[in-house]
Amino acid sequence: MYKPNKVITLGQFIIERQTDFPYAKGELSRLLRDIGIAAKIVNREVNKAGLVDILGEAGTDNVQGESQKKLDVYANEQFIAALSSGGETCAVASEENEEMINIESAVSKNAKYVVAIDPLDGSSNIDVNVSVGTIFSIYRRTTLTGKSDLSDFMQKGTDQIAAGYVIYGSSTMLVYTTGKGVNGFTLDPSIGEFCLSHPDMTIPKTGNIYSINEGNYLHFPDGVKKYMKYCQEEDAATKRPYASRYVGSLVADFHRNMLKGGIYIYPTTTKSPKGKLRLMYECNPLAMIIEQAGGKASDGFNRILDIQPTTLHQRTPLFIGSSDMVNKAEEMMTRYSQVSV
Ligand code: AHM
Ligand code: MG
Repeated sequence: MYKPNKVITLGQFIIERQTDFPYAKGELSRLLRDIGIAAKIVNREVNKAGLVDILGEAGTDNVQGESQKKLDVYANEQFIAALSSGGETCAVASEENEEMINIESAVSKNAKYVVAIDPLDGSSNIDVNVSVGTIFSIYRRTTLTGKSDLSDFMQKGTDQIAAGYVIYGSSTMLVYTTGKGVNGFTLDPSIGEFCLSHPDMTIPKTGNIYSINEGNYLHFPDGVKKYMKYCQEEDAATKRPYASRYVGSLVADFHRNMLKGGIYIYPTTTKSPKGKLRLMYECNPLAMIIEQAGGKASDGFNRILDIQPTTLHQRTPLFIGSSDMVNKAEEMMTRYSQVSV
C-alpha cells in the first residue's frame, strides 16, 4: 500500500507547537517564521557567493549597475528588515551594529520581543566556500512600554525565550529551541521550505572530537593546554586520542559536535584576554540549545547562561558541547588555571 511520507514544514511545526510557548503564542510564532524567511533569502545569496567574479565584487557595481554588498552586510539588512516588518520585535542587537537598533515602525509599538543576532558568522569563510551561519537569541522585553532601551538586552541567557541557528552548509538547516527540546529543519530547495529532518535533537554525553584553534596554543591558559594533552593521550577505555576538527565557523563546528558528540573551545588567549566570541548573539543562544539538547556550556568555570551581561558586544570564553567533555575541561581549568575570568 502506498504510504505518503509526512513532510512537516517549519511553519506547520511552529503552529503545532505553539502550546510550548510561555507567552504570546501567535507573536513568537510569527517572529520565528520571519527569521525562517530571512534565512531563505540569505541562503540564496550565500549560494551565489562563488559567482562574485561574474556578478561583481563586493563594493563594486554589478552588471545591472547595482552596487554589490558584502554578504555579512546583506544578511544583516535582510534579518533586520524581516524583524522590522514582522511587528513582533521592538529592538535588534546585531554583531554588525555598534548600537542596538530600535524598530520605530508603528507596527512594532506593541512588540514584545527583542532579538540579538549574528547575521552571518564566520563570514571570512565565504570566499573559500566553507559553511557559515546565523545565530539568534530572543528575549521578552523588560521595559513595558515606549522605546526599548539597553536594559531589554541586559538579561541573562537563562531568560531567553527562544534561540537558534542557521547553517549554510552542504545543505541549509535551521535549528531552534523554545525551551522544550531542540528541533532541526533542512531546507528543501525544490519546494523552498525548511522541513523537519532532526526532531528532538540530543547531543551524545561524550564524544571523540575536540575543536579549538591550536595555532593559539602558546597563548592558552594552562588548564586548556592540559585538557588538549588529555585529548591527545592514548586511552582505549575513553577512546582517546580524540580527533581534532576545526572549521573556524562556530556554527559548523557546533553543529557537527551536536550530531556526533564533541567539545568546542574558544578560551581566553593572551591576545584576547576575555575570549573572542560574543556573549549575546554567539554564546548564549548556542548555550541554550546545547543545554536543551542535554549538553553543557561554560566559560571554563561557570555556566554561560548565568552570566549577567553588561554590554551588548561583551566577550566570553566558551567551552561547549558534550557534558562529560565540558566537565573534564572545567576540571582542568579549575586545577591549572584557578582564576575565573
Ligand atoms: P566572526 O564573528 O568575526 O565571524 O568571528 C567568529 C568566528 C567563529 O565563527 C569561529 O569559531 C571563530 O571566529 C574563529 O576564530 P579564529 O579564526 O580566531 O579561530
Ligand atoms: Mg560572529
